[in-house]
Amino acid sequence: MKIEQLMALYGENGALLEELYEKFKKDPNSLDKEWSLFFQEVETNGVYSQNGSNGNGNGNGKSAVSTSFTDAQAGSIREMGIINLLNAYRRQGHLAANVDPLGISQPNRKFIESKLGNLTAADLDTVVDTQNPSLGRAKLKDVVAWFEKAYCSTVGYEQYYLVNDEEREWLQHQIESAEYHAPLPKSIRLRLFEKLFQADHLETFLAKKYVGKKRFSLEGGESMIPMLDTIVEEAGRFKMDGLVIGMAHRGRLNVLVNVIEKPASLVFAEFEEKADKSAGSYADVKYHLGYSNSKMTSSGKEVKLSLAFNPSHLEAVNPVVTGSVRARQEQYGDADRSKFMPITIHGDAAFAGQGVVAETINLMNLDGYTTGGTFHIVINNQIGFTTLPNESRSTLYATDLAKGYQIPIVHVNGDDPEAVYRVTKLGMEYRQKFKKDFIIDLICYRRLGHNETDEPAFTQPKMYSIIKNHPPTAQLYEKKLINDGDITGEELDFIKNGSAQGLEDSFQRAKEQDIKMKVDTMQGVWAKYSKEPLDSGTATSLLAEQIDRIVKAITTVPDGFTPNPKLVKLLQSRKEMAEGKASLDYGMAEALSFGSILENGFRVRLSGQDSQRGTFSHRHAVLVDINSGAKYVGLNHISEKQARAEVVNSSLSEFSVLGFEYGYSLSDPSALVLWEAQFGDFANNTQVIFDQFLSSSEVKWQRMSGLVILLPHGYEGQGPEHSSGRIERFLQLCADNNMQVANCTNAAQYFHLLRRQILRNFRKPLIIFTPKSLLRFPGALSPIDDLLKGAFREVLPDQAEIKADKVEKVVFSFGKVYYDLLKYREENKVQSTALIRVEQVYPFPAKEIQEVLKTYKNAKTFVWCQEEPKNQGAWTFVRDRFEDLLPNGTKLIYAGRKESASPAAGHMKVHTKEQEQLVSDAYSV
Ligand SMILES: Cc1ncc(C[n+]2csc(CCOP(=O)(O)OP(=O)(O)O)c2C)c(N)n1
Ligand SMILES: [Mg+2]
Repeated sequence: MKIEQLMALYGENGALLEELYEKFKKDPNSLDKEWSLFFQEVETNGVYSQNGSNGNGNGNGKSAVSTSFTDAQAGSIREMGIINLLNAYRRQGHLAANVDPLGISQPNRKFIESKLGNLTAADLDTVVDTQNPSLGRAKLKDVVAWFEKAYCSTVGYEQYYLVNDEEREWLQHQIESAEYHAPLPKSIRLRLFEKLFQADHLETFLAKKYVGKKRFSLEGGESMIPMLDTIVEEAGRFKMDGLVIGMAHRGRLNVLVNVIEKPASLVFAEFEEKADKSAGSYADVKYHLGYSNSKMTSSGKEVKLSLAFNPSHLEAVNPVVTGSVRARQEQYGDADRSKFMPITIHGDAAFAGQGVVAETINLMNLDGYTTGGTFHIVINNQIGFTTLPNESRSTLYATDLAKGYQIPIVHVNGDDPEAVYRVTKLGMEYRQKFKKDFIIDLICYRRLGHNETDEPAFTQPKMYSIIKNHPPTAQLYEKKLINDGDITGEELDFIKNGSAQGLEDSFQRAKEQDIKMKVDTMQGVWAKYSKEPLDSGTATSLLAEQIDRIVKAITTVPDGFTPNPKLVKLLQSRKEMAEGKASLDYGMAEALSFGSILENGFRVRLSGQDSQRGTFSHRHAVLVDINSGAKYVGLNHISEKQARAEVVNSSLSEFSVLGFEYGYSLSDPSALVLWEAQFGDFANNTQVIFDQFLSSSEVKWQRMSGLVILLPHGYEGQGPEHSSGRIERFLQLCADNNMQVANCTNAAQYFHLLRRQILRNFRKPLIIFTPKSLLRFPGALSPIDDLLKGAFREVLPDQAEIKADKVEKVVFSFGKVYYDLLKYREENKVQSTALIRVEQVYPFPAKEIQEVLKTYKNAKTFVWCQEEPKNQGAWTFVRDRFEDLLPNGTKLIYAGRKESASPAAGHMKVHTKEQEQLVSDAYSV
């Protein structure tokens, strides 16, 4: 008999069975063969009748169709019924759990009750073998009671959808075990109380001392503090080295003081805005600032805790934190990823609403991005600003999207700190054992408005009338501890007084000692880098023997490895480039640059869509064996002492991947970290990372990044998309020497620019508008000699043999249009025009341009020629800067496309006509 058939005999499926039986009676052929046989068997053998139960039935006394079975059948039916019931607890128990401290969403017991309703008193007294070591052989009613406690008390567990049996069964085993539910030792309970009290007290203290000041109170969700404290303690027990936390505004000050142990006096200084002028300052609000500290855990292991700086943009910090952990794991050789772990803390509304949540979770099992599991906490206060869950998500739980990623989720009632403790320990064990993400959905409430000046009763009057009368978690727990009997009021008062006094003392100290805001920067791995200045003249050339070693590694494959025949040719042609028989293209220049950087001991990490091969099939950093599909990275076979290269094909995401690489670059300044967009256009999918992090993190948070962004750009008739990387947008973000923006018109320039980026003693993001057609364009190739000498030149002088004093016009350009200008000049034998390539437009190379202007003393006309429409490209940015440099009375003249709402024309013919026009304009204006 099939299991489904047996299970169908149980519970609400009895009605279905009845229906099927009716059908069978009318026409046996109308049913599936299995069912037809089943009813035939029942009718023929007389074990299925409509004449009432024989007392050994399945307990479904309500069904109009009753059953009578042989003893063996009845036994297995009952067994299946029990399994079905227990599985119902495992599957749907969470719906019946009491997880909402406010009682607004009531436990839904419908499903469980429908199963329980089928049990007779006799069934409940039956002794069953539970296969559970904690229960052994027990009466069914005791088993049910145990499962009620395990699955339907103050925690709702969602693990049933895990397809990996080992994981699911391990979780169920834990949840159903007696040890898991054993009473907690007194020391733990006191610690939970202490952390709860501190969480509560900090908020009320700040409310009193800084009336009306925004702090995004944690009140209502105080249990997060004992939860994080437990994570830190568990990290110590697991001998972990570091935890990196990403979180938004809610409860951030509380986490800083009560978990990371940032001195409260520093937070008070921030409230009072007491700056120490000599030490510089952060230029951001206090509830966005990060902090790092080492904390000794009770197991004797010190754990480094870091809270990442983050902008207001909710959830954007998630990939940054995961990337930063990945970098630490690589740096410190944490091969099994058990030493460093990201913790991301989310709001309920943001978790459900922000796409970057899914984009980041999607990285979790990818070789190039995994961190061995993120610990997620959702501060589920059942509201987002003024918006209720039914207005802000289409799912039952805020966390539902994570189910598709096979992440276990527990929903825990924030008013039960002991349950919080248990699920947190469970999560840490799971993460360390299975190296996967885990989510705790902390169901709580928000005692105040969105911020401290907000009136929540305007929009949620009912909810807030409940909250008004709802005691804080610390008070509820205090009562429980005293009722339980082994903890006295005096013991709790001791904790309370000690914590309160500690805070008061810090407050007084901050006042008396005039403690000022503190800026920590350039510490640890950053200590050897300088903040300023933008030094020039970094030597980036190579020695011939260095090149030989690299060339050998990147142009040969191991015995038995068979690349595609076309790639064998490519490797051969790269060898010839190195031997001086041909000029180098960008792909080879990049490979040599990476190889030399690795040899210098710096890691190289490049990620982006299809980056291993390269969108334009120009890179082939990772070769694939045509027979086995095995991959080979020649860059990792240069020498024994070299650093490792990691060239990764990314998921089809920009936001999370760029965020990840930015985070990586923050934690490992000694790695050349690059992100490549498939086409420059797609960079706008990750605008937040450019605006809120890359361009502004130095000024806001004193956090540097040497990340390189490769944005394929160039007008080649491919239409509105795939033409522009939006130069203008990046230039608009440029100020205070925050970034570098470049476009290399030959392979050697690209080689030197990449090397300059890593060899400098400071780190600034570098945006490179990279070529498409120029990748193999003969004019843009470079002889190998150009790698053995020279350096990146921010401005390239005219290389033609023209007489400087005959030059009447100077045309400046940025990028590949130079080659169109050059072609025109040659074809039209123009003698009086010099063509100057600006290769780095920010920081603006004013000095170098002045030198050029000095060379062409007789020039009277100065032109900026660009491919991009007038409202785009570098035009408006350079126009103002040239004004200060050009001779009095002269202005920079524009030659380029007219203004346009779209970046490029849709048709090749239009493109070509426009391109010809703008080039001839450069000569005729
Ligand atoms: C991307 C983004 N959109 C909008 C906002 C404005 N905003 C700040 S907090 C908030 C509500 C957040 O709700 P939730 O995620 O539940 O966190 P809570 O404040 O309830 O802890 C909104 C909409 C923002 N900070 N970031
Ligand atoms: Mg919320």
